[in-house]
Amino acid sequence: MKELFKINQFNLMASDMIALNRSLPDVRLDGCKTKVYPDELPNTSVVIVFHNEAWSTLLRTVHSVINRSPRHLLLEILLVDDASERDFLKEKLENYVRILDVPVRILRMEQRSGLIRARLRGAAATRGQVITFLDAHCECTAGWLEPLLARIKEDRKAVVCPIIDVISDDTFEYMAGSDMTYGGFNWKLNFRWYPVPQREMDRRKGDRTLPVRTPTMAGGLFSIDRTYFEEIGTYDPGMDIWGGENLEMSFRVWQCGGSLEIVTCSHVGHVFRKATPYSFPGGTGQVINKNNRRLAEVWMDDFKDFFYIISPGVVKVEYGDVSSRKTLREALQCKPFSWYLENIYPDSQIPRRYFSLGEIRNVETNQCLDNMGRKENEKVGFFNCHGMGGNQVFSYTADKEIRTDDLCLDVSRLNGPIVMLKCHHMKGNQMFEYDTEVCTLVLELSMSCPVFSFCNKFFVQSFIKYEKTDY
Ligand code: UD2
Ligand code: MN
Repeated sequence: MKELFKINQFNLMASDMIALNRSLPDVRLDGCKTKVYPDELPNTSVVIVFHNEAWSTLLRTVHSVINRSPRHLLLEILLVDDASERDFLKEKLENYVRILDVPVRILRMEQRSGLIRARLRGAAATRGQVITFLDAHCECTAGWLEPLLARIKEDRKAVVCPIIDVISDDTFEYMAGSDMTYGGFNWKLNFRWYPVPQREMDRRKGDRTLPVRTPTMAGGLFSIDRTYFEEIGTYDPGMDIWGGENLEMSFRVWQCGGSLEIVTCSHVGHVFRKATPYSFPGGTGQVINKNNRRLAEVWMDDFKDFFYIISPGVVKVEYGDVSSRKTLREALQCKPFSWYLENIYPDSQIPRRYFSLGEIRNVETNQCLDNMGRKENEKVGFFNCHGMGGNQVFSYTADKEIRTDDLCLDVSRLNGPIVMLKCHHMKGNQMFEYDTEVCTLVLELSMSCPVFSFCNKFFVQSFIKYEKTDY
């Protein structure tokens, strides 16, 4: 089992022992099971890209699509092989899919191209009214497709995702995902799940069966109107292998007039892995940073500074030519990133308005405030300034909080140290006054926080790399 695990970074032995057409629990909310959708829905092509995927997970994906989609809504399945090296993915696969009840086409990339360009190839060959993308280790559950297509029929500019359930990488148990989380991202531009905020619950008047407007998507599983996919600029073909395309599309869709939604009545499982099984030609970090730079440069305006200051190394990574993507942004008359932060993602980790971004340095000792690895509830530390961003980057925001990602300096512990807690935006224990003359920030806290006690003696100055006065 341990040997086989390494091949795909999931328990291949377990997967191979489970039927390709296994039954799954119906994990939908009760309100979803009784919903009635229009008879006339657009049909879809399903595009699945893969590189060296395991037989059983790939075919279980295909069977679950066929078995749980109304036949008239499923036009075809396109499998795009991104230059896999495994024999069973060649002729054996072609012979196997030939006997299935739904047309399955296999396209092959001549060379390893990455999931973004592989999806572009697949999408260009589709004939359905809607394109549905899936990873190659998914399982669709009962009623997954109708609510996605119904939402697109209602609004062709809605880009819709199912709830992504978890298929255990160890036991292959199917576990329902939550309808109370949605997509965001942190300063490093990693995609992250966060709780659906109250404002979004209010907008839906508490009806959890209605779609959640999500700031970003995980990337692997979504449906989009085929002509809208082209209109909005497909994907950035300059992105390599893996990563970044999901945020790029999320920003683009929102900024250019569409919407991105999680349709909570649709559930599809996915095997989440803790490590990548395949190689990244060019190096993992290089590839992801290149892709992230492309999306930051095109879509994030000055807010790209958050990404660059927390990871100063990335500015050395070449990102190629993005002029055609910028032209696209112009042509579509897309809104600025500040609009996105204000209207779509007000609870973002990146503050829309802020005074400064950088280190908080004691100029006397050359020590810097350090978030100690971003552990929640951990007291902040002071260490020698390393100038490498990371744990020593903070933003002093217009709300007067001192934050790094979703954590804020907090003085709620009586006579205890200052700790990092989830930002609550209620001011109170997370509000700091900054005054260059008297260093109020520090004086006020010195009684409760030992790490700040030197402030009575020394002058602490916020080291402002980027000064914002015109927000
Ligand atoms: C998530 C997404 C994934 C993609 C990625 C960011 C989900 C569930 N998954 O990562 O779809 O958006 O974030 O880029 O939201 N593949 C290729 N060629 C390659 C590398 C990968 O075809 O060079 C295939 C791979 O076989 C798989 C798909 O692309 O079918 C996604 O790759 P992954 O499963 O390793 O990505 P994941 O789920 O970690
Ligand atoms: Mn995946």
